[in-house]
Amino acid sequence: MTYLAKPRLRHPTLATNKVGYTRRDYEGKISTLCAGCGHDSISAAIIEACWELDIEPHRVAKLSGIGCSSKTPDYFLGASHGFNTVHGRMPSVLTGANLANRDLLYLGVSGDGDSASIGLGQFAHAMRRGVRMAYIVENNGVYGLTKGQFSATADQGSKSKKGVVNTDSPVDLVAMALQLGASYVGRGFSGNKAQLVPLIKGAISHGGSAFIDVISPCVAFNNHPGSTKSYDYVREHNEAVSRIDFISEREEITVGMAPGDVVDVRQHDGTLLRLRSLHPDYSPGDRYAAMAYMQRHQEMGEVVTGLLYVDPLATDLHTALNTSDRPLNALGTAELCPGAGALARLNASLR
Ligand SMILES: Cc1ncc(C[n+]2csc(CCOP(=O)(O)OP(=O)(O)O)c2C)c(N)n1
Ligand code: SF4
Ligand SMILES: [Mg+2]
Repeated sequence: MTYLAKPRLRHPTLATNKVGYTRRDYEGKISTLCAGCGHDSISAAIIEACWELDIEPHRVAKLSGIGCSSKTPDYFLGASHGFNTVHGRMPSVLTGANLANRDLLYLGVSGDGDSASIGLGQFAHAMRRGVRMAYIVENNGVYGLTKGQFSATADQGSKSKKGVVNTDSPVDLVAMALQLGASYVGRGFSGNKAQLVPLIKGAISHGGSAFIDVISPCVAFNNHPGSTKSYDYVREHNEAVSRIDFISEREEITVGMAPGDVVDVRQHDGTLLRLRSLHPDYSPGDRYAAMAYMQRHQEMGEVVTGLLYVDPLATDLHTALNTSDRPLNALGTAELCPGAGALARLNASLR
């Protein structure tokens, strides 16, 4: 098998962002996924979000597990740091990398099998510890790479391509993220880039653990009638709670909406999330109301999307551990090793 690098040729008039890069500078290798796979649309949304955020690619570390979804970091941000870990182990490897170098922006890309089955424990602990990262699950309800077995997010009663009915209750990663303490929680659909790009931009700019569940149809194994993760099903049952705009701190902020229609959420870094509420009873600042809202609408057969919860003042694991502002990987031996004297004193204090 050959893996194709994209030709570096580009049109001289391509637009550049504030750090001098074109969108092409955020691309990776040519995708080997099936044509029409939702995961490729998510890669395109990540490229767009990073370009619009003026992020220098070398400031990003992208980590993933195993699966078609976990292959995708090869198809975007080719000039960033990357680590394709073991199945379900992305969160712990990312936590270690984040602790060693807090200066990078961490992007965790995973699948529903990777995060809701084998990696469920890892997912849970990354969320509850507040590891600063944008955690994106590309959720197709199946193990795409291993040819379409139901994953733990497959809805009860949904059917496989061969007509087998799934009898198990689904794991809802959004509900879990909310319950576990994630401070930015959203759900998107790979077929709705206008909603997904600002959701990803908000997650990357967030100061704590940000989680986005993106429904991403698998055209090879889970895009038939009877599936609740198909393009048709999600388009017909999508219920957006809000329309989200992301306004970077450097841009002039203008407000031109009728009062009451807009919720502005300013994050730590000065960026602004502007939410146009489509449902007057929805408040993105109330974790428990978000959980109840989701549950209610799920029972009505709706797939609720948008920014579901955000704590704009969220802090992260480094704050909890009181680590040094300088990344640990930039400290020398003298700063990292307290020396034999300190060890002797510690031992003596325990006698
Ligand atoms: C320890 C281990 N167990 C099982 C597998 C086989 N395996 C590879 S990918 C995968 C599931 C991937 O599903 P998902 O994360 O939903 O990704 P998708 O392919 O659907 O995007 C499994 C079970 C593996 N690679 N390693
Ligand atoms: S098998 Fe499914 S998830 Fe994997 S590349 Fe094909 S469409 Fe995408
Ligand atoms: Mg999957």
